[in-house]
Amino acid sequence: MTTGLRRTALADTARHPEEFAELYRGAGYWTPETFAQFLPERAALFGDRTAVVGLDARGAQRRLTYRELDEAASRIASGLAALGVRAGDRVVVQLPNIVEYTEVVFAVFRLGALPVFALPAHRSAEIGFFCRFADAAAYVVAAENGGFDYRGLAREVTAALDVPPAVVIAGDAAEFTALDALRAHDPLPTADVDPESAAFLQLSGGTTGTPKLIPRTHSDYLYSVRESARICGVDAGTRMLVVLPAAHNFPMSSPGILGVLHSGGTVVLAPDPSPDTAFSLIEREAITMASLVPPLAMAWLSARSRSEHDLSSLQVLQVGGAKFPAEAAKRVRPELGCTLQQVFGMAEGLVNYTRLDDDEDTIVTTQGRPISVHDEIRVLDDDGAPVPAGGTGHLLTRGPYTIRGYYNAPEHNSTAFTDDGFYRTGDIVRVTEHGYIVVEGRAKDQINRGGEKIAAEEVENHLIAHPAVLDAAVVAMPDRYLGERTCAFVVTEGEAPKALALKAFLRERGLAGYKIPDKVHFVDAFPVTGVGKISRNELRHALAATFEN
Ligand code: AMP
Ligand code: DBH
Repeated sequence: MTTGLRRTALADTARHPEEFAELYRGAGYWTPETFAQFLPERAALFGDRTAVVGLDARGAQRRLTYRELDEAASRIASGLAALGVRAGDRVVVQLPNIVEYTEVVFAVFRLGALPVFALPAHRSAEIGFFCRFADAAAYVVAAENGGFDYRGLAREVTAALDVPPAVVIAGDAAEFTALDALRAHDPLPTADVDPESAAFLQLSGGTTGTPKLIPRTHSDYLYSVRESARICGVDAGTRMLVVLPAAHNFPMSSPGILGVLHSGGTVVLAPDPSPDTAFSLIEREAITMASLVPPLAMAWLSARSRSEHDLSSLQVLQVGGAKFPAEAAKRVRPELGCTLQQVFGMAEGLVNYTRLDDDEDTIVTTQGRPISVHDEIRVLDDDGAPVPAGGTGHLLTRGPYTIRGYYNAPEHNSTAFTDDGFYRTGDIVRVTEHGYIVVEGRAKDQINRGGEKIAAEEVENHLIAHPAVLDAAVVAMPDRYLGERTCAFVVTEGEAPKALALKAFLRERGLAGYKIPDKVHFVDAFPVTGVGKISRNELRHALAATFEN
């Protein structure tokens, strides 16, 4: 197979202006280190130490040393090259928390190709989009997980594409190429890649009708990974439990799987997010650190009193992805016996941590402070003027590991970033006198469903595709457990479909399950003003207000 058609050069949006690049190089932040060399270098340093523990695609328990992981990644890289994957190509990786995830990601890195990090929850709408938009040369997916057959998804996605990617399956491959067959290839030398070029495409929760892809460079991301590991006290003795989907930016890099592997520690992949599974693994594997979204942290707190497991090895519990209420945060130390670390991050870049030695009040009531002294923070009012110190406003940021633009999205970039390169996060925050950020709300049209981000417009577009739907507005509805759930307000014409039928319609369109509205409200019409329809922003605002009391 030729990949000639796919050699579309990455747009230069990934690049920071030279004056900033010089600043970040000069500060020692951006180094020549790349993800292609990452694993071979770690294998040379930590060869016989255990790198990854977890199940494989067939459900067998596996433990891989750094050397074994490197050997596997290098063979799989050769196999992918034989399928036509070249440096610079994009490879959509959709794997659950199984050991093959680490093997495949490092295999793709080794080739100098770019993983596109899909989540196991994604379906044909998302995967089809990633394959098309990123012009993927390959799609690597598990045969089956959580009762879902991904081979059927692969069939659906490839049938709809003019230039389908090579499909590689972890587990029973049916008519596709088996990941295990790629292991028969002899190792290749690692690719020589530009450290300041894009290393992969991460996903944004997004705010628009189509998902946005985030090009992160070797230099910028590795800087954030190394610094995160340092801030979080990660070293060769760290044993991290990965409960969240491994491809999510938080468990990947804050400091996550990459931070632990960079430091010679051990990553333990949890096959499911239940507290029972997690507690057993903490005890069995002497876990020292884990990262969770708030609903899972709450589930751990409530399961703790009923559990007999020995959790005494656990030193740090990170919580982030959505606001962790102070009432829950203050229970972590007394009830779980470990230090809480709040993490406020984004796949676009900026990550904030409470520090492990911060006082308890800071840990419980703030979302932390930035990684870097070169993370620039602006808090602006609705008119774009700076708020007085300590005031609440829109958070904008620029820095050594925050992107300057999304992948191939010039129009969106012109509003998502200021002219001088600040990213408009869409978060409403205030900064304490000690420089800690407190997240107070959100201005973007996104629902944060327990850490899973949903773009209102994306779901609205799918709803409006239903023949009986005239208009739709999707908003967040407060929820005690998830923080927020999704409510769709829908105007129909003729005989209204039942809410269940509408949800089934979205599922049939291949939308990921977490984006299906929790509630559908049928309304006769949306509010209008004297001159006609109000803006979608105002509409969503007005509808969301119906949940406030
Ligand atoms: P994304 O841009 O899709 O990676 O999502 C990042 C967004 O998640 C941030 O802009 C916030 O809206 C939200 N977020 C992440 N961590 C936290 C946190 N600790 N508290 C509140 N919101 C958070
Ligand atoms: O929510 C996020 O996207 C997130 C949260 C914590 C993140 O990307 C991160 C840390 O790196």
